Amino acid sequence: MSENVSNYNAENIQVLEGMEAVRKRPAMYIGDTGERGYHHLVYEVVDNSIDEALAGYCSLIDVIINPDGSLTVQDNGRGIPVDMHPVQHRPAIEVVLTVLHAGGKFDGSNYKVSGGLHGVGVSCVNALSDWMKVEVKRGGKIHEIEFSRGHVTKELSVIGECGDETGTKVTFFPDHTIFTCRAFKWETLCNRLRELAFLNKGVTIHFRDDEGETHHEETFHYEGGIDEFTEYLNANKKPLSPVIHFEGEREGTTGMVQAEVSFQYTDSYTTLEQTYCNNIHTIEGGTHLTGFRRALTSTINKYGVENKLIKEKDNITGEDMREGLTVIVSVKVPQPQFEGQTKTKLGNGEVDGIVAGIVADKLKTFLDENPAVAKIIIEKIQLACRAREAARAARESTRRKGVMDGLSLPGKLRDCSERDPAKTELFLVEGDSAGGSAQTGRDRATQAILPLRGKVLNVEKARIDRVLANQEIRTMITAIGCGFAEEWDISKARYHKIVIMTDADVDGAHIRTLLLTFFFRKMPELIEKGYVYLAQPPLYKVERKKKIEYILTDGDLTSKLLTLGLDDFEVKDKAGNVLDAGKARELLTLLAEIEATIKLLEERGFNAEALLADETSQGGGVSMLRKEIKSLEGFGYSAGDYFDGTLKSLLENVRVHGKQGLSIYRFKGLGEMDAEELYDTTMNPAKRHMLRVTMEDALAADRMFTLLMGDEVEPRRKFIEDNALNVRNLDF
Ligand code: 28F
Repeated sequence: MSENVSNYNAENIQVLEGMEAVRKRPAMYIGDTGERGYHHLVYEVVDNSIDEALAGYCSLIDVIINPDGSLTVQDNGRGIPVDMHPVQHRPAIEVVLTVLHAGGKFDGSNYKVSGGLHGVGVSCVNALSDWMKVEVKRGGKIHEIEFSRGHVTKELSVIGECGDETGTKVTFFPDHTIFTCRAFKWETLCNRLRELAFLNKGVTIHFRDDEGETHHEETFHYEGGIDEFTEYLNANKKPLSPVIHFEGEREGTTGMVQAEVSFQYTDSYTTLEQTYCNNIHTIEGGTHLTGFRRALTSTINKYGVENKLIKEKDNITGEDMREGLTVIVSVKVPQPQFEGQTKTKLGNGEVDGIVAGIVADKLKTFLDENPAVAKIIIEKIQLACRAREAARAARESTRRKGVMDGLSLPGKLRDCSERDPAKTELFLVEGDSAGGSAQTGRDRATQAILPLRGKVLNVEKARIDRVLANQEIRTMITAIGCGFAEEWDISKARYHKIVIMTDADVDGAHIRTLLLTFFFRKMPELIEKGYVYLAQPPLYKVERKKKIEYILTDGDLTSKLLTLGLDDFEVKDKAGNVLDAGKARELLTLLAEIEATIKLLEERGFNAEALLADETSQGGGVSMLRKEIKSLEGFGYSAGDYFDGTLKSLLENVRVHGKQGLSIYRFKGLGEMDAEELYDTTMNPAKRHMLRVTMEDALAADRMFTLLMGDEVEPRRKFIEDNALNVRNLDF
């Protein structure tokens, strides 16, 4: 993990003209030049189409990942104006695409969706793209203009007629000399496009991936807007209330502030709060959330006391009020102020009062008109309160016994000597044998070890008192040092790296998911701060001519064996031409994929050859196999060459060649490595490969936890089925 902290101080930031400024310091404009910044480019372009939709002129947005890796966004809005700009004496479209922050503005009539980091506009995408091509249909004509790294390469020209069609189409290919990321991720874009469709009811966003092996296609359209979002998040949870929807607007100091909330109570013990400002996911919350929370607590409390459901002495907390609550808060604010570490916390003070006012009014009416639902909600809240009290009592009593008080640490913790948390790491290790090797091999100054015995509790389905009754959980809470729930204080963290180090097998994966669920649900700030990591112990130990190499994943082993297998090995296409190394690699990888897909189909009782022959057969597996067979044609081969054994023996020969003189050992668990091996491969900061857990895909993570850890079997089966196709191990 390289923490590259780039410090910008005002003095040495030269004011560079437009595009150069962006190319010189891209991270200042789009956050970073890794995966997040790469995908941020798409959101900047899509935001312009969403703006057109918010203004009421666009109803359909197409997003396509093209075969060459470029990405197209197209809308059926009015089309960017192409007339000469009165001041700049250039076409308006050129101004919008090359001048920073040109484009929509806050004139009170509409809200440009972007703000803060998000408001940089499409001109930044232009500057950071190898090339960008823009096509506008407007005034009966099709206009086109092209750029490279922000500079015009093909002047605006008319290339055709389009009748009364209007719209804008932007295609761009990010500049790989700027970005470390190389490709768009289907799942990442899906999450954001789905979110935008929920937040902008009625807009249709059609997304297609024409690049990958597996064709993906999805359409997002929700007439129910954020109410459907609430239902989506609550899939697989038992509802205790209907989905409740409020909206309103109040005059703010910078124009009209619009607020919309949707929420529902379920039998879950967790709280899910998704908040947005101008479509930006305010992960760190802010005044719109505090306003909602305040109104919810005060209004339910007031109703409860007036209707003799709550006694004054019940000291119900805001947290109790939100157990089992899923809520979406979406506000539209002219000139939003974004604060916090990742500029995703809404700071506008007046929004707190505006949201609280709207929610309090409408919630009071709702409770008065729905006494039965009110009663169920308040009963749930009181249960939560009693459970919290019981947990506190349990903590008090154990504290008195001195087992878990702040001073004494749990016996199993092998602490480190360094006291500065910024320099220390806590390894949560599954099982005693691994714990033993980790303790022996570690760097005692900076690395602490906490061996975890047995299964950590599944907090997804356990209420707070049961969570705290679990010994493993309590030990972890004490070791981490931040306390819990109301006593939570991140500044008390005893380590700034908490590393989950479990076996790569199913058991280890289960423990890892339980720990992640626990941190995600009960200590989310640890993840927000980037303190949580996953260790990646090697899966294989490969020995060749006395040289030992550790291999991290199945994919890496496949790649290694392929390299070895193709070393001084001739591969020919159907016509007998010898393939160069790259093409040979491509063919062999394709053969391994075909073999894996056929294996998957046969495991499900299908005969792959018969399926292929039957044009009418459908399904993920056979369509993937068709794609792969089609790619074979690029080498002159056909399905017959595969099924008659020619290609199968080529694959086998490469495998045998690659494994000559090689011994491959698959680790079954951490415990098999001796202390030095475990340290050198997995703990040594100079050599390890750790993965940092981020909140970025919190929505996807939350849904995964809910589906995988919830009670209902059907949604879990479907989730695993849908993902099984992607989890295929190609082996060489
Ligand atoms: C695929 C990305 O960028 N769509 C856009 C429009 C429409 C207008 C516009 C955009 C007015 C002068 C600032 C048209 N007619 N999709 C897009 N659609 N920008 S971007 O105007 C830009 C502003 O400069 C538009 C009348 N008003 C606005």
